[in-house]
Amino acid sequence: MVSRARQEPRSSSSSSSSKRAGASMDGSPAPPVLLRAPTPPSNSIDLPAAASDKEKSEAAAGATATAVFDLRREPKIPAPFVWPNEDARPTLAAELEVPVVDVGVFRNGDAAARRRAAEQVAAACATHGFFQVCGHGVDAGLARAALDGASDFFRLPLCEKQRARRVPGTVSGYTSAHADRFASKLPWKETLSFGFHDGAGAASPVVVDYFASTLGPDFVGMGRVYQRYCEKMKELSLTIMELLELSLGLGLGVEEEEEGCAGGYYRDFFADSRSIMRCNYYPPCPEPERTLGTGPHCDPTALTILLQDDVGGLEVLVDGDWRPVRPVPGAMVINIGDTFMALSNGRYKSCLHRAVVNRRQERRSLAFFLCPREDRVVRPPAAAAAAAAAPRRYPDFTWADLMRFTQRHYRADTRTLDAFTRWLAHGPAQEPTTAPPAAT
Ligand SMILES: O=C(O)CCC(=O)C(=O)O
Repeated sequence: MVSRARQEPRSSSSSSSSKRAGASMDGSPAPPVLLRAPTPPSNSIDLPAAASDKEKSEAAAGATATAVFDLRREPKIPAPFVWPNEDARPTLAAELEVPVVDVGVFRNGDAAARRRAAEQVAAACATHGFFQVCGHGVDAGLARAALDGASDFFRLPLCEKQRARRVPGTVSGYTSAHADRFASKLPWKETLSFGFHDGAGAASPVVVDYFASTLGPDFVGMGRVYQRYCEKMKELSLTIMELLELSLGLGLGVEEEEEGCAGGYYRDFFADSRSIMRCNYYPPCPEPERTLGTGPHCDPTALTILLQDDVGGLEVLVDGDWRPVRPVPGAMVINIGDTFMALSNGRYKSCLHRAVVNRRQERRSLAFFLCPREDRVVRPPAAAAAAAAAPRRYPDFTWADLMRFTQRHYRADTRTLDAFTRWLAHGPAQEPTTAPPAAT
């Protein structure tokens, strides 16, 4: 998800030779498109800033300008999109065995089926942290409308999409290859991200408001689709939290009483979550073997629910090999992120994944990243530490701190939490400044 890798950050100057708006249809370079950053909409839900206050205030004043790529018009991949072989090395043909777990059993209350589902999840999470879910209660029509909404949005002319352009230092908005932030290892994709929460008192439909305020009244219908979709994702994520709790063998009872939770520790922990929804659009690519749609990364968030269309492209690194996760019609892919790894006291792992692109077909995926409220203290339930018969693996931290670390200082990998723990111990005041995030 949100990016992180050691690479060259985008300069704020608009004169860099690597900045192009794309090429004309005959392949000759087109002049850069220079665009002003939009002002932040008052209702946007933003995670802790990756940009300085100065950058933010410049953006708010509309003072920064940068260039964008129009990927659909590139006859060859421009140099900033070339990834080193180490990251872009070929896929192993053998698909990853990812169990399809029926989470509908959490609605019909069949105890044996719940246990079976929990066992499947436990096996997947103890190895690579990926599984798929069916019976998730998301209507097929809504899922289709959400994928089609992404196609409708990304097929708009660039200047229209740029009305939702990401404000520096925030997670919300449209980006073309993250070229607004980075100058190398750019992903072959466009994204549209926005925040979602439905906590107490949040009666207003935040997603509808986001679409209306950034793109205008014509986009209210699209906003409604994503509002409903995010509400369903939130519901599903809480069900998956119950499933994860069961799969970890944490009895519903004693520790919830200790922690003062009625619905399970994890479910309650995320009741007031503030999540991020990201629509990914991967155009066909003239040289897919030299680039990536999404670079290798672990998600720092707690849990990701991914709806992919039927094209395929998601891959997971298992025992040193990249293995494809074949799309299963009607199913959604779930993966554990670093925050849940900490919440399980390290028992469940977050895993490196990436997305590859292809020559012929566009691909769409919708990623819902479940995040705790920024100030919540991430700490496993007492029973998680006890069940693992191990001392605490990670110290208490807030999601805001982990977000800052992965956005500003560290290339996320399988050791993110250990590095984060050391960083916390030395005091975030002594922040290293050399590892800007990757363009995932
Ligand atoms: O599109 C995919 O399959 C993966 C997307 C992803 O990992 C991300 O958006 O962080």
